[in-house]
Amino acid sequence: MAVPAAPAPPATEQPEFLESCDPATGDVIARFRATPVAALPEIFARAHRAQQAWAKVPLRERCRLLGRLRDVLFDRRGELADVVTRESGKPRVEALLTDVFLALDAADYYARRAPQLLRPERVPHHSLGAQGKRGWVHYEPFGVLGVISPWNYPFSIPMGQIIPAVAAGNAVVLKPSELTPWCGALVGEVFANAGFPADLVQVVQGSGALGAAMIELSGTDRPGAGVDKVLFTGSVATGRRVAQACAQRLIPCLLELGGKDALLVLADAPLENAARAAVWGSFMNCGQTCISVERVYVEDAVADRFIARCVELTRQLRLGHGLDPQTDIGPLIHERQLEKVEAQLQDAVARGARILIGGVRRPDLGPRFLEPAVVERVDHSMRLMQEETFGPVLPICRVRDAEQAVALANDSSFALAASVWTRDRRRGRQLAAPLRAGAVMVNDVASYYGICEAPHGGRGASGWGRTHGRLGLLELVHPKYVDVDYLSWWPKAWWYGYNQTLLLAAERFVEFLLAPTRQQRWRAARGALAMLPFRRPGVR
Ligand code: TXE
Repeated sequence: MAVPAAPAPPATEQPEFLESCDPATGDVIARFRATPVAALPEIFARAHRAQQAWAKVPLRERCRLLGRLRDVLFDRRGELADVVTRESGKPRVEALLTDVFLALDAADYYARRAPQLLRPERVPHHSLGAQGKRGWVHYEPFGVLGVISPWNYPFSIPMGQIIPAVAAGNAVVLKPSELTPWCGALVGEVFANAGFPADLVQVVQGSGALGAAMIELSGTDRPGAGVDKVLFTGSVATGRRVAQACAQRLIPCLLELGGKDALLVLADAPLENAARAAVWGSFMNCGQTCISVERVYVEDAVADRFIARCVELTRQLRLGHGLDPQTDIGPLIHERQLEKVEAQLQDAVARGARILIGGVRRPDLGPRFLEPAVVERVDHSMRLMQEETFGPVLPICRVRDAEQAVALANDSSFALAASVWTRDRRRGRQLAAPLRAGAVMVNDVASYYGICEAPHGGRGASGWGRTHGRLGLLELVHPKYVDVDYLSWWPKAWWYGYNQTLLLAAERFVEFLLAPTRQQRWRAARGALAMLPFRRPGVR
């Protein structure tokens, strides 16, 4: 079912200051001066100068600095996790694992593997290679990348894009979410701490208006003036605006726009683990994760037991401040998010859904706490099953069989990730094929995002392009084909000097290479040999 194209609100005006708030208390914990739009041309000019120098630095040296970055991240890991928790509200264990560790691991991975991943690649030739030539694909940096980031993983999302970007020889201008400017500032700081050249990774602070201005400044007719590519992570509505602005300027963009991930529970699933995965996968980071579990389809035969277990597990969860080590679930980031989740729940209930547990505010804990909800009797007429929820809600739908589960899972404009739970691993893998998603996990949820080699990204409303792994790295480079001919003195047979003999030779050549039967190919070869020499160098 298609999600109607919601028009994005216009990017808000750029304020003078950004306030970083603790979402658990609503208290302002830090203030940052916003970057004036008028400062952007100079920032980008510096970024382009830094990039040109950086691209000349040998790849091994770039990777050595990435190793230093890893060490800085390791040394500052506790402090970084604290800031992520205080600014985004997530439990500190999640901040450590899903923000700090992921960035650390990415630095380690690219420091070690980038030389191999970016090595010029020999291209084995299919037919023209017989003409005495060799080819390679070289990977060149894009230039200056504009990274526009969200607030839900305010450290690991930008770091996961910037680390491979600089490994590949790019410079970056990061605009973090206006809701998490502190984490954004720390991204710039750790690169500076590691000794990366000045202006290679710059952070600009501001609202959506600043992100829009970064793109407005750019264009193929203005090389060196703005971004050469945009890496955007955020909502569908804003993604559409970014894509339109980029298209007008012929700038490529990568879009990671969230998901509506389905979890399929088959009758032979390891039920206890499937329920635990559904609850964790749906509620981690208070459900504000692009690859969180947003819909469950469970086979009738095990549905009662599965639902009961999910409710039981949900009842045991503890809400609180993320800095309390006992906290399982923190607050939502913003009142806006809370209202969005409540509206989806109200719509679902009005259409016949039943909330089995949760779904109510907890003002006693703080202004933005919502009890995690398990909802059943859901169907696809409900916003809860169509729109990205980005809140702690686990909607469960009973299905006849696996085929119906797949059909319903695919009935979404989003296509980011999915998971299948079954003891039959082979069947699980087979079911991955018909599922419309960028990643399918069998008997696990979400953890593929932490596998450096695994590409992450979706299709449809989930966006386009990939981050992470080799495919993610290739988004950050221009592939350049380089061809070397070893017969420099030999004029090619297909150059000028066209005549009847050359035409016949060309016909034999095509037949020799591509005629369907061996007999035809031999006949063509004999014909061609009989015509030799059909061309003498330099002679018509
Ligand atoms: O996102 P926005 P918001 C989804 C999730 C959430 C919804 C809204 O469903 O409820 O989006 O979140 C910058 N040109 N995701 O409002 O507006 C903005 O300043 C350029 C999914 O926070 O998309 C911020 O830095 N940039 C998602 C970034 O875009 C603009 C993660 C994202 O903000 C801009 C977060 C413009 N015109 C939310 N307008 C995921 N994929 O995981 C805003 N921005």
